[in-house]
Amino acid sequence: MRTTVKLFKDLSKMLDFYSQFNPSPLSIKQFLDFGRKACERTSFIFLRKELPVRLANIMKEIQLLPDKLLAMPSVSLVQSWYEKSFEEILVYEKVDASDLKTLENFCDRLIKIHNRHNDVVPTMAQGVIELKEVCQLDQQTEHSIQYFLDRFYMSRISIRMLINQHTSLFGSNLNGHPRHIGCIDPNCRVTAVLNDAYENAKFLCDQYYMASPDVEIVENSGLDPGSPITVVYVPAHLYHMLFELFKNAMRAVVEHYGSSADCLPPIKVLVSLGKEDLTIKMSDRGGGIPRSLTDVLFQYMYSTAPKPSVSTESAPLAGYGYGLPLSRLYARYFQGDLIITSAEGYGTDAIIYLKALSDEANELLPVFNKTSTKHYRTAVGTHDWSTPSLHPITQPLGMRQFTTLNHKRRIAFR
Ligand code: P4A
Repeated sequence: MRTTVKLFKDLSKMLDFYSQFNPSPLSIKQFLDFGRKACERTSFIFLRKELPVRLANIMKEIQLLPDKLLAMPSVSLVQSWYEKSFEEILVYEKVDASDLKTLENFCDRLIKIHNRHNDVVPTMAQGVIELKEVCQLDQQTEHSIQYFLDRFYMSRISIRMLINQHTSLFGSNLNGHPRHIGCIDPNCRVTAVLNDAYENAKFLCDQYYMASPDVEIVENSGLDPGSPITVVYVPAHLYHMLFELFKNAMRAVVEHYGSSADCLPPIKVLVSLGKEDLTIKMSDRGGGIPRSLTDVLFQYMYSTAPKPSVSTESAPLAGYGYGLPLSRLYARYFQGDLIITSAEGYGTDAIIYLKALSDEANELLPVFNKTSTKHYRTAVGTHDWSTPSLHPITQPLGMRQFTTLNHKRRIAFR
């Protein structure tokens, strides 16, 4: 008993210590430059501090989650993985960095940590489902959970990126792509990734609906007409986003026209390279969604709704996953974005923005501080915009203004 108390004290002391530091965001260019020079010892010295800092920052936020969510078995399980990994990296805090055996050891340890956290996303989702089963969530709790999961998954993306770079550059398993620097492709052909994502989504779509729309890709190379558009990027991240968007677009098109339709309107993709942005716009004619639903598509709470009883074993093409919210995090991770705009009755445009310049593509990382803490403690919806009136108008206009004014308090602009 005494030892567990001491261990707990040590852990929370170390968490307090490392969470005081802000994470150091790297740009894709820095990842690339570093990967080309490739000094294992330098990478080790950076990571043995940076990994505990990023872990501690997000672990402090886990502790701020509503108690009822923290009490869910899946959430405690995830929390225990983080604690274990944090402690395992702290072992290297003060060791001799010139010892080759240590470097090898560290690399193996990172691979183990990476694998331990493989199922964090579905396990955390399970925690939210468990919570929804035991209690009705109020708006404040839903807001906190959305805010937390965005930051938590972003932190996870960034930590896995750091681990991937180190282990693929210095690990014994050297059968990665020859052109790639770790998981970055310095000449990532956007249309190649588009075609991969399209073909794999089409396979699922054909299987499920026995029909699928074609794709039409147009490239606008802007400054350098005629040459295929490339970007310095993580192809796996780009694939993840495009695969998700294709699945959504296909599902919308086939369900809108019916799978027995003579012909389905193609999904049109525009790839445009400008000075600042690389834009990928995917347009479908799947009937679109009302504007009020676009935000909902990005809510984890919506995605974790219990599955509809109508669908049988065969996995639906899209939906009920964290597809869109996670895809947007991948886009934002290197200062891009993912936006959905729909014309209800016609179709949907999904736009991915990436930074065209690798030195502007900086990691976007959650920072634990007073501001982030406030999001878990302060109520949302401070009622500084009108809400539709619930009662039919019965009073004369003049009277209504009068009564409204009577109930009003002064609004302070500070
Ligand atoms: N219309 N448009 C889309 C969807 C519908 C759409 C849709 C019914 C809604 C939910 C869903 C998948 C598709 C689209 C492209 C998008 C997103 C939504 O990128 O055509 O699964 C959650």
